[in-house]
Amino acid sequence: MTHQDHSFDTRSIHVGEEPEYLEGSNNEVVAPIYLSSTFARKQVTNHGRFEYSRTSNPTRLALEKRYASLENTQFGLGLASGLAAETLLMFTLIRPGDHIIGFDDLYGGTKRLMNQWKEAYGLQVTLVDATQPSLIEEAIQPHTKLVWLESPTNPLLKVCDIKAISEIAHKYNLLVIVDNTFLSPYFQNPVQLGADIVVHSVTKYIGGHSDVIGGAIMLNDPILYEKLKFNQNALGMVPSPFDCYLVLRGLKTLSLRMERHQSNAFAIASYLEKHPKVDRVYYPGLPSHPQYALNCSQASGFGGMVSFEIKGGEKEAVQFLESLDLFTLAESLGGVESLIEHPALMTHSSITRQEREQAGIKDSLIRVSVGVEDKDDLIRDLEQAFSKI
Ligand code: P1T
Repeated sequence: MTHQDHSFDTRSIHVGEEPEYLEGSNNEVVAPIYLSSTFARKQVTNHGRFEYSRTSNPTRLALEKRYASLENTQFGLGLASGLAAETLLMFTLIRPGDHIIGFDDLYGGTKRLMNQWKEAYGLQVTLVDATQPSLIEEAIQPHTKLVWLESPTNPLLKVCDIKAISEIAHKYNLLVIVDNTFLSPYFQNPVQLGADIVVHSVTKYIGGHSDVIGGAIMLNDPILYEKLKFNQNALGMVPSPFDCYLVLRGLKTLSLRMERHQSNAFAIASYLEKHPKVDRVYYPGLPSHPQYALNCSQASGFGGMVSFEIKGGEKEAVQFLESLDLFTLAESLGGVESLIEHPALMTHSSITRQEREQAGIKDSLIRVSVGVEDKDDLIRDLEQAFSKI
């Protein structure tokens, strides 16, 4: 099966797991978990298709084929975590003294990684409000290498114009990397909008069941792909075959899950928008979202992440969070179960208060990963927790 033969829903089930995909396979319908760390060869200087599982592994290869197919790219790479994928990109693309431009709202761990590269390798970073593409152009310096985006962002759900930013960046020969974790390849394909590289925390919607830590990179450039693959092997940031199997399995229901995440998120965002104890709701699917029209133009959906500011501050937010029964108070997102968290004290505590304030992350901000449970049960739980504050 080739990339474009079938629709997304079909490819998410079949690509990589065609029964004949491996030479010598027994026509398994589900890709076997190849645990072997090494592969025998007949000749000293000649290995067969596989050599050593850090370099390549049949279960991982099946998953990488599917990654590429779902993001509509030529190549996919499976990594041990989202941050392993980000580290590999920085290691491969950045040299001491280089400058990168990032969205001012990004996952806290991504900003922490950038800060570490700043300290260790003299990387220079300018964070800008990428909802205004002109600010990206203004930030470009002679040694700028790349632009790092999320859309929608974590946790403020800001949306940027991937096409317009890619056009600006390419005038200056910059690479554009988009972390597509929040929408998943089901709702958005940034490379088709002009970006060069997509990165995912597979831990989230792609895995979908809160039981795998994983990362992915998808791209079209064969030279860059070979460099990344070489460096991945050199650095050793590979996922286990069992994790690859879990992700192959999780991906089969990606479209079903995303549709339900989205309809539940829309119901919850609409409920929160009318709630007297809520100051502000962030969800790109609400017509009141400042980039609602832009998101409609570049993605086929809005996803399952909703953030909101509760009236009051940290005290009210913590009391609310600790009063919930059905929502699980935990970091992460994108699993079938609803998770909820406090970005300032949890996912974004690895960056300074000043950085958080610059990005607009208040102590009253709560982030919800809306799961696929019954929406009325979820709303009832929110309602009882609001009644406690
Ligand atoms: O956790 P890991 O698989 O290494 O992925 C890091 C990462 C990268 N990009 C985005 C947009 C992310 O949200 C994350 C991880 N985020 C959380 C754990 C969180 O709760 O936001």
